[in-house]
Amino acid sequence: MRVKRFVANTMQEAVAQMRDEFGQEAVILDTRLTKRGGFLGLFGKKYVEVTAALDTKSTVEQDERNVNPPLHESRQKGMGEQLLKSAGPPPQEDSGFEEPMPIPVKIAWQLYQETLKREDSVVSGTEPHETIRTVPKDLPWPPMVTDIQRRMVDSEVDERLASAIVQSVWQEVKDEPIDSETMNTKVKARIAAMLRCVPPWDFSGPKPKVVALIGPTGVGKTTTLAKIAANYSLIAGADVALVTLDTYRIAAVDQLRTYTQIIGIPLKVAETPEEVRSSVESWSRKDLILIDTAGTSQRDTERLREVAVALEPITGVERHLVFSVTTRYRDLADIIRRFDRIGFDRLIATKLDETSCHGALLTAYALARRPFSFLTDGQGVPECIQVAEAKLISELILGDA
Ligand SMILES: Nc1nc2c(ncn2[C@@H]2O[C@H](COP(=O)(O)OP(=O)(O)OP(=O)(O)O)[C@@H](O)[C@H]2O)c(=O)[nH]1
Ligand SMILES: [Mg+2]
Repeated sequence: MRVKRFVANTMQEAVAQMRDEFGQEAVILDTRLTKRGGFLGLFGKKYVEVTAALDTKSTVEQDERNVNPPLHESRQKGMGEQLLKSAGPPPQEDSGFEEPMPIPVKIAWQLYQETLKREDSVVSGTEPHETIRTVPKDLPWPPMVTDIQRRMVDSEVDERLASAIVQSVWQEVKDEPIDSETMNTKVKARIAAMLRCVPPWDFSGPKPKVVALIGPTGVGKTTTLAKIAANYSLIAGADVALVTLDTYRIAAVDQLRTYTQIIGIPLKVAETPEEVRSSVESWSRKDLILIDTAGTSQRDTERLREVAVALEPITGVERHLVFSVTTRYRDLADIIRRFDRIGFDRLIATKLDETSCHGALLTAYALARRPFSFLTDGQGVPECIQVAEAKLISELILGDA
């Protein structure tokens, strides 16, 4: 492994230097804006430092390794690699979406739905389930099954969901001798089969792809937007532009301006819905237009409405709801219910590094029934992000037996 720091005036120059020296296999480990000269950090000249690594081992060997590395490991591989892979034969957006749901997965969902029936469910009902035969609830479970269920609940999976999942698996295996490790593996596989994640955008469809990040205050929308912009622009080579609707705080615009300057992409600040629309229209040849929105408390109906009104006229905008994986169940349910009024198409989970309990990923999916696009696990731009993968999520929730 060779590691080297590349210093330049802009991020693009630093990445170009890195590509010249390390080639396409290089992986960005860290990026930072530094000042040199000046006084106590003031008046110095700004530089961009990119620390990159080149694995001198064969990449084939790497690909044959575990296909499901922990998030921090896959982060080191870099989302850029995932994006570049996706730039090959176009992966079908939403591929697998229309595939019929396997019966065991249907059973798990149905068991969960049944337990929710008596309550005021937030499930949007976008995916009606046909009725299928399930099993009675009072199955005698051995302690190892209870143990797996308890670990899921400890990891913040909604208790009813955890119970439905282990029940659907136990129904299949109860007549065979089974050890706890195999049971754990099967439950993980069931979780992965229940979740949906979309592959990265490939821009083979109509241009531009327009994506807005919405969500509560402080969850990491702007940082995530910068990570996405940097990965797509600098690593995948897409033509990216940014619009921000967050004009409530001067600092918010400054934050985004700094990122766009470093990345070297245009930014428009839209004060009105009309300005958002005209900005998007003026960039008809871009691959990707990313829209940042003001953090909106799910309780602030007026702000939610403003975001909805601003996005409404933009044809085909894909709305990604950003939430922190540290959110408690009740708040998560409230967030999903209220943002559902604006409408959203994808989920982005942030701050995976701030907890070891990742069950909120599964709970959020169960409440929203919209696929994940990205996961983030740190403050570093652009490296602390990765394309969401169902297997990785199930691994984060249930790990090893
Ligand atoms: N630990 C951790 N911190 C993160 C992550 N993503 C963002 N943050 C931090 O969370 C804080 C808020 O991030 P922002 O991107 O400003 O959040 P926002 O949703 O745009 O906030 P508002 O626009 O005020 O609603 C910053 O300190 C980020 O560095 C993450 O994945 N992990
Ligand atoms: Mg923000």
